[in-house]
Amino acid sequence: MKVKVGESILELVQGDITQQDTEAIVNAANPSLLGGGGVDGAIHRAAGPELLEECKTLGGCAPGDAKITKGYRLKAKYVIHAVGPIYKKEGARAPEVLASAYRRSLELASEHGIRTVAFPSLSTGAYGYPVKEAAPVALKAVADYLKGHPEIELVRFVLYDSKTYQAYEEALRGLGFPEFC
Ligand code: AR6
Repeated sequence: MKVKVGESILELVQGDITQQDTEAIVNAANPSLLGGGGVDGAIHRAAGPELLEECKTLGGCAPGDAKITKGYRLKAKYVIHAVGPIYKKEGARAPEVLASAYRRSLELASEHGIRTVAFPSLSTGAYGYPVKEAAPVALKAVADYLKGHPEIELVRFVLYDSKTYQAYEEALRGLGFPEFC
């Protein structure tokens, strides 16, 4: 599914984020930035060991924030490492921390002249955020940013399984943007 938000395209696909040819892909990282399971493990395996070496120099990353590195062996030139909330730990602040992780990722993209970005579904795996609650927060945060930032031409959500894809599709329909063919 693809919609137009201002001048930009917001797209949902089911797939593997490590294979994306966008200029940047976003990693669902943890505050150490030193790797882990899920998307994080897959991105580090695909990018090669140089990615971890660069991550070691960054001094970690707080929940709701993001840091940027090169993409090494990936098709993407950059990896943006975003730290989402641990759902149970953040409690009532979870939506605000999640929205901030998406917004900070896009701010870094704008600062680096990146026009195309792929996101996974931050926090809905190991961090336990129910996908039906996370999807509208994620999509609204990205859409709000795109409205004021036409320099980002494409944001693609790359959703690993059909349950996650369907939750995002339903949430995106709820936002009422015109479908783009
Ligand atoms: N491409 C796209 N999505 C994927 C892929 C992939 N290759 N692999 C898994 N997913 P998670 P989190 C989906 O756990 O919840 C790590 O250990 C997955 O099905 O990767 O933010 C970090 O180091 C789920 O829908 O991220 C942190 O410690 C979504 O990506 C912690 O996990 C996010 O799942 C972060 O947890």
